[in-house]
Order: sequence, then C-alpha cells, then structure tokens
Amino acid sequence: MLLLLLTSALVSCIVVTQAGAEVLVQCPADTDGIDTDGDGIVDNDIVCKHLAAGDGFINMADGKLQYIFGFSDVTAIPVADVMMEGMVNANFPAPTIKVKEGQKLYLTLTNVGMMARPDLFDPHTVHYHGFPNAAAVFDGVPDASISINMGSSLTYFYYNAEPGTFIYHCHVEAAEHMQMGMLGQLYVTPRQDGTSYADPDGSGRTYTKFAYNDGDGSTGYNVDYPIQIASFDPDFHDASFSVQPLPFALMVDRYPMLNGRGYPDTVNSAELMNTAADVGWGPNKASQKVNAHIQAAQGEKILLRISSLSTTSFHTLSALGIPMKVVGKGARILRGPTGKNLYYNTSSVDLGGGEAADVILDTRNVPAGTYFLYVTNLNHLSNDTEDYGGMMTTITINPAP
Ligand SMILES: [Cu+2]
Repeated sequence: MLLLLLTSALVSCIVVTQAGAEVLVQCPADTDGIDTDGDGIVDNDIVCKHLAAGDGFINMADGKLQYIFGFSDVTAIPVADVMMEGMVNANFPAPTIKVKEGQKLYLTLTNVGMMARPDLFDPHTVHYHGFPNAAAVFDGVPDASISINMGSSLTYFYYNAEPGTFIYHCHVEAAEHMQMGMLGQLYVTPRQDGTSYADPDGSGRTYTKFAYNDGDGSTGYNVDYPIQIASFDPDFHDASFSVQPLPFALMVDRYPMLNGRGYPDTVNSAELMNTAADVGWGPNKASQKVNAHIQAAQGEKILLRISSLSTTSFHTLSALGIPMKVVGKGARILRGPTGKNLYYNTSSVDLGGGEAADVILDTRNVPAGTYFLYVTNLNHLSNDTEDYGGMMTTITINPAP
C-alpha cells in the first residue's frame, strides 16, 4: 500500500513537471546597488540573452544544403512566440555572445525541438567552455548538471569574472550535437577597456581596447574579429536528416569552415540565406550571419579571437605576410606565475578542438593590400570536391587614412 502511494505520488510529480514545462525567461533588474563591471554605474551590470536550441539548415559554399542542430537568438521575441520563431531556425555558428568583465549574464535556453526529426526527444544544454564555474548545475555537462527538454527553458547564470576568448556549445551527446552544429563564440572584454595606454613598442600609437588586463597596453588593438574553426561531415548530417544510423567511427569532415562558411563565402559580408524550401522546410532563412572578412587600416592592430570546436581534427592557421603575435591561450593572458611575459611571434597557430588563442596582427610595417588567413592542412582548402575553398578568408589592409 505504501509502495502504491509512493508510486502514485511519483507519477503525479512527473505529470505536474511535464505539464509545467514552458518557455520561461528569468531576467531580474540590477538592484544590488553594487557596480560589478567597473563603469561607475550600479544598476546596469545584468545582461540577458535568450537562445532557442533546435534544428535548421545551412548551405555550404558549393551550394549543398546541410541539415544541422543549432541555436538561434530569440532575445527580442515575446515569450509566447519563441517556440514558433525558434523552430527550424538554427544558425551556424551559434549567435556570438559578447559581454564585459564583471557583467552578470542571465542566459536563457529554450529547447524548441528538432522539427525535422520528430522521432528525437533530445535535450540540449549550454556549456560555457573554459568558464570557471562555481555551480555544476550551470555547467551543461549532462552527467553533473541538468539538460533542457523540449518545450522547456532554463536560465543559466554566469558572473563573468575573467576576460578572455571562450567558446560555448551544447554538451548533450556532445560528439553528435557538436558535429551537427551547436557551436558558438563567446568572449569577455576586460575591465581595462576604456582606459588609454601607449603601445609599449614606442611607435606612438595608443589603444583604448585590450584583449586582457595587461597593465601595460601590450594587448591593445584597434579592431577585433572572432574566428571560429569548425567543420562538417556531410555524410553524418545526411544520415541524421534521413534517420539513418550515424557514422561516428567514419566521421571525416569535408566542409572545413571559418565562422560557419567555406571560402569564398567567408568574405561575403551579407547574411547568407539557406535554401530549406527546396526540401520542404521553408521558408528560407538567414542562417549564416557571421562572415570572416578581416579589415583594418594600415598601421592598426587586429585582434583575432580564434577558437576551434572541430570534432575531428587539429588545425593550423597561418597569415601570410603579416606577423602574428600570440598573447593569450585558453582564455588566459600568456604570462607566467611571476608575471613574466610569454607572448611569442609566429607565422602560424595550432588549435585542437576546445582550444582558443588570442592573436594580434600588427599591420604597422605591412603594405596595404589583400592577404590570406588560411589553414595549412591543405586538404581543408576545399568545399568537399570543389578546390580553392574551405578554411580560408582574406585580410584587407586599407591605406592609412
Ligand atoms: Cu544539443
């Protein structure tokens, strides 16, 4: 009898929880009276964002339509419309999240379901990769955290105590959901921004934006670009779309991309529309919103916030003709425990999946013109069978004004 009571109590619990599933956004006002981002204002330290997690489509640079899982930004969408707006709307890469050191991020994730795969009941999470998380519940690793079921929301809380170039991704069935496209860029600008430092090289240049709190202006820059390395295996994506067994052991990425595009799409400044209507999943939507065309005026410094979320390969990025200086790795300034400077000059950087590097390109002694940022893994300079594509973009150095 006791067992029966317990069982029925448990069942009613589950029923109540399911019936209670809903889109719910938590975005409190900043009323603590404390200035945490260092701008002198006590009530502006909270940033709220709302992401939908589901499926969608993007086109590769050779035109191939690819089924993906992913995130889209529904921050400005009324709660009652989020499910409809978020469905079949995945972006690649996921929406870029940019916050300031000291800001508190309330990041709501709503699982809108995978419409093209109604047989799937996959939950999703956000894993803020590299974030020094005090609360496992917000870490998004399913083993130690919670995952969000279809039709439900969870608001993650992050106090962004440290600047740096981070990454975020869904951590549910990570090899699958990451290969399918649930990958985004996330970076935290330092408290030092807004102050002014002269370039320590004595060139007379000054900076008001910095990669890190360097205390000497050595990570100063004029323009910054997040550059995300990721790539897709079309056989894996096609198998997912057609409800076939997924070829995990055979995973080979044949569409290498920067910011979700293969060259020459990388240098197209427009948001790219997909052709989902061709397979009955229209209307066509703008699903690749970030390009990778890097531009600066001669004499400026460019900060590249490079991250890799590749699930298959190491990659080496090189910029021919422009010196690269690595000032940060893994969302940390490159300094030893005693403060010794460990920056280094190089012509290429290597990244495995889950790694990030902050690289400064100094155009001071570089003639105006067009340069290439490209992967030296030559088999990744293609869009499947189409050559002269893949993981490559251009750096345009305009004449100094
Ligand atoms: Cu997921």
